[in-house]
Amino acid sequence: MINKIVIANRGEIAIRVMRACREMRIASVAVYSEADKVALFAKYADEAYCIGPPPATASYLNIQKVIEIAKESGADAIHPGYGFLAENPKFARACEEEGIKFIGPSSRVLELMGDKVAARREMGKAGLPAVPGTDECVVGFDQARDIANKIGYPVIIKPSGGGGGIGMTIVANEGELAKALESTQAIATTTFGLCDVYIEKYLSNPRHIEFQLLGDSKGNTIHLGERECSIQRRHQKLIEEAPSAAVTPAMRAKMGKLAAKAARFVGYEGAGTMEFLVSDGRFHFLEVNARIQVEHPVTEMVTGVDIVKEQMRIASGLPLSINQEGIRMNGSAIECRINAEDPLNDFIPTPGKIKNYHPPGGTGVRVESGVYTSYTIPPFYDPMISKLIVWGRDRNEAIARMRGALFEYIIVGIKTNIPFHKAVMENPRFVKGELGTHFIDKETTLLDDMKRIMEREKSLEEKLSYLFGEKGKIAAMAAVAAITQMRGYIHPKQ
Ligand code: MV4
Repeated sequence: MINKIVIANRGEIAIRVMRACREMRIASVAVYSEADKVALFAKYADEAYCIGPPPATASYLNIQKVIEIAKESGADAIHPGYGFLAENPKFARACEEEGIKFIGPSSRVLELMGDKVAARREMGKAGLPAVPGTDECVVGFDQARDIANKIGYPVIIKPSGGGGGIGMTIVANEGELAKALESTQAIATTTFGLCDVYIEKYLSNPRHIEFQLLGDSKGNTIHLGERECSIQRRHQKLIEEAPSAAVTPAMRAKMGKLAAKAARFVGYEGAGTMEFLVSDGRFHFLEVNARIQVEHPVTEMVTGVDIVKEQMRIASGLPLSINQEGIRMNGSAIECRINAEDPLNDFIPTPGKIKNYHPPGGTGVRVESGVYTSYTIPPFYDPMISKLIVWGRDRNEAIARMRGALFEYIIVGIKTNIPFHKAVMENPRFVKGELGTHFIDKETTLLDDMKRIMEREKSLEEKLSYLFGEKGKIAAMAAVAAITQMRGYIHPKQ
């Protein structure tokens, strides 16, 4: 069994991993940048080491430094969290060479899954249906034209080294093809250092559905059902849920079985996700995310499986603590990503000082965060403040709980996207479960709905200011707003 791990990450996911460590009697070591000296995760760990200046390239992405701390502290494993070094095959290989267990798949598998064309081909061999498209990189225009003619327009050109949407170009007809091919290749080269691109049939407004997988070192691979991640903006997911309203038990069993089999086919070890697009009841493999994901808690809520603890077991050479027959979906879970951003100003990041912080609670409510009252969110990293996750016996109960929890959530001092989430929870299409990747663009009333909600809250803030003055207002909001602001208007639409 692993005795001590370095968590090569920051914020809420570092704390999430450390909590699992405490439960398993594993010692935790934080590495933090100069900007994160007072961050909660650096205090929460059993030991903490500063690894460099604020920019991630000088700290969280410094492979040598992280490995040096692992050796110095006597850790036997490294958990990379998500982002930063999580899917970096060079980092995994450096760990392998130093005899430190990388908590995740082997460098070989990371390399294979990082090459999206290779992953498509490999998963196709394993029996997963992909979107119609190429099994090889597209080099020249003539080749691109032939493929596009064969699969039919619209098509989408994607960088093979990418994933997550960066650099993808939609092509409506042959006239646009040459320019699109060139620009995608240019982005592929500058962003991923690899000019390889591939072409797929473009599906309009599909659902983005992903399967959670676990594979151990004995060759057992299982799935924990799916997550619906359609609600995203500029390739940033904002709301995720489990299960998906669009997946029937038969479809879940079929897709899950295929996904788990494909993971086994490549020798996948650890926690991972297979992404699919679902359109007209048909599913198409997209790519593999070879890491723990931000949205893993919704799966934990409906299956009861602690995915991070399974990661630690797997890395220790132990078998999974559960088998496929033991996995049951119970109820419904939703996650809202609470970001420091201004929803009225094109969602630009709003780092700064949190003057007062009052997270929600109650039955079925879970908050994953790394902030506290008087903490200043640094401007160097992603602007996520926390994840608010709720569980209900069914989707409607989960939505009702999310509404309540969002209205209880008090963050004073910086603008957040909480009003946006409140508007989505009241949206008739969302409530019906009618989702697609273009949900936010298509719901043209969402911003106005949000403004109305913010107006009502402003009048409360003004009242509190008048009664208590500015300093007192902040305290008063944390103390009473949770109850006061909900009076009369949280349930008018139902
Ligand atoms: C697609 C697609 C439609 N058809 N692939 C975006 C995230 C990445 N993991 C895959 N993405 C997409 N892949 C096919 N064959 C639509 C998306 C997509 C998208 C693409 C370009 C611009 C914005 C988008 C928003 C959501 C989904």
